[in-house]
Amino acid sequence: MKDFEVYSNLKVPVNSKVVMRLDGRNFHAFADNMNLEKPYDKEFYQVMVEVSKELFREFAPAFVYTFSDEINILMNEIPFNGRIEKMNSIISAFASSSFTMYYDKGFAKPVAFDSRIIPITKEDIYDYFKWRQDEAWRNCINAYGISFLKSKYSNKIANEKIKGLNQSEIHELLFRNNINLNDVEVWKKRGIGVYRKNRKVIGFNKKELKEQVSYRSYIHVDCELPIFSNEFFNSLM
Ligand SMILES: Nc1nc2c(ncn2[C@@H]2O[C@H](COP(=O)(O)OP(=O)(O)OP(=O)(O)O)[C@@H](O)[C@H]2O)c(=O)[nH]1
Ligand SMILES: [Mg+2]
Repeated sequence: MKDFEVYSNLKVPVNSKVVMRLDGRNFHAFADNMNLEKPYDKEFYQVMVEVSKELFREFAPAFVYTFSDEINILMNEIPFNGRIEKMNSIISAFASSSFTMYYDKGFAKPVAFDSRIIPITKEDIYDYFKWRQDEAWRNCINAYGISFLKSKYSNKIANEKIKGLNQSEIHELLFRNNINLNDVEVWKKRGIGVYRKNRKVIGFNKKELKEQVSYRSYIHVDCELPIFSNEFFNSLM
C-alpha cells in the first residue's frame, strides 16, 4: 500500500534556496465576517506578526516577510529533508493554528493558509522580494483608494470607479482629497519583516578586569523596512 503514496518522494532540489509563500484562504470573507478595519486593521496585522515570529522561532529561516494575508519565508536550511508534502502541510498548518491561537475571537469558520514552495537561486532572492514588496505597495494604494471611494459612493460604483483608474491616478485622486500616501506608516506601504539582528552587550571580564563587548542575536520585527535592495539580502544571508 505504501506504493500508493505516489507524491511522498517529491522533494525540492538539493542545494537550492527556497522561499515558501503562505496565503490566507478566503480572507476577504474572513475580513468581512470579523469586521476588520479598512483599509488596515492593526490587530489583524499584529496577529500576522505573531504568526511570523512563531514561524521564525520554529523553522529558523533567514527572513520572514508579511503583508495583507500573506507570509513569505526565506528558508535558511530546507526542513523535512526537502519533502514537499511535509513542508507544505506542516508549515501551513503551523501558521493556521498559530493564527487561531493569537486571533482568539471566535471565528464563524476555521481559518486556513495555503502554501507553495518556490525554489530560487541566491541571485533571484532580491527580485522575488522586490516583486512582493511592489505588490504590498500596489495593495496599499488600492486599499486607500477603494476606502476613499466607498466613503463617497455606493460599493458598486466605487468598485467600478477603481477599476478604471491606474495606480498613479488613484494616488492623484487621494492627494486631491487630502490623503497623502507619503504620510502613511511605512509598514502599510512596504510590509513587515522578521529577521535576526545583533545586540551589543557590554559585560565585564573578571579575569582580565576590563569591559568586554559581545553580540547577542535576537528576533527583530521591522515595521520600517527599507525599499528592498541586494544589500539588504546580502546582510541577512
Ligand atoms: N478589512 C481588511 N481586510 C484585509 C486586511 N488585510 C487583508 N485583508 C483582506 O484579505 C484579502 C487578501 O486577498 P487575497 O488573498 O487575494 O484574497 P482571499 O479572499 O484571501 O482569497 P484566496 O487567497 O484566493 O483564498 C484582501 O482582499 C482583503 O479583503 C486588513 O487589514 N483589513
Ligand atoms: Mg488570501
